[in-house]
Amino acid sequence: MTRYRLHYFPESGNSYKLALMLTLCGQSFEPVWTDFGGGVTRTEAWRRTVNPMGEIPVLEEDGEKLTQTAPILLRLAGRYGRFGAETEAERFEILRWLFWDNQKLTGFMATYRFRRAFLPPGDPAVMEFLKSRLEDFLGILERQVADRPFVLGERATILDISMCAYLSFPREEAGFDFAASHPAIQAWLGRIAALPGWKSPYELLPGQRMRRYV
Ligand SMILES: N[C@@H](CCC(=O)N[C@@H](CS)C(=O)NCC(=O)O)C(=O)O
Repeated sequence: MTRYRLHYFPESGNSYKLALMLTLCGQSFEPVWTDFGGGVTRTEAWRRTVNPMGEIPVLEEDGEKLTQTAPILLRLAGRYGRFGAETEAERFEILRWLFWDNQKLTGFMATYRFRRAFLPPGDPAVMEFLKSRLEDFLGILERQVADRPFVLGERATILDISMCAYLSFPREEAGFDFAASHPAIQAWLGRIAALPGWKSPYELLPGQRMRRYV
C-alpha cells in the first residue's frame, strides 16, 4: 500500500485537489503543514530539498516527492481506477480542461483570492484586472456545467476535483456568491459535495491558518 505525505497549507486550493482525490479514493495521507505565509517555500533550502519549483503542494509517495497537481491527479486516477478517462476521446478532453483549469480558472482564482483575503489591500487596478479575467472563466465553467452533471458529462472525474477546489472555500474569501451569480456552478458544487466521502477544504487541511483580511 502506498504511503502518502502531503506538504500543504490550509488555504491552498491546489493542496485540496490532492487531499480530496486521495480521500474520495479511500486513501489516507499524512498532512505536512508548511509555513507558506512565513516564506518557507521561498527559501533556498526548501527549494533544494523539497520542490525546486517553489510550489505547494508536494505529494510524497513512499518517499518520492511529486509536484504539479494535474499529472498527479492523472496518476492517482490510473492507480485507483477512479475519476479517470474511459476512452481516448475522454483522455483528450480531460487533458484539455486540466490545462485550461491550471492556466485560467485555478491560476486566476488562486491569485485573486490570495490577494483579496490573505494579503493587506493592494492596488485596486490589479484586483480589477484579475476579477475581470475571472468573470470570463467562471462564465465558461457556468455554461459547461449548465447542461450536464459534471464537467466531462455524466460522471465525476478529476476535472471536477481540480476545478472545484478554489470554489469550495468559504464564500467570504474570494467574495463570490455563486448561488446568486452562477447558479449552475452552485448546483455543480452541490453534486460534488454529495460524492461519497467528500470533505470540505478546511476539514481535510487542518492546522494553523493565515491572517485573513476580509
Ligand atoms: N500548477 C501548480 C500550481 C501550484 C501553486 O501555484 N501553488 C501555490 C500555492 S497553492 C504556490 O506555491 N505558489 C507559489 C508562487 O506562485 O510563487 C499545481 O497544480 O500544483
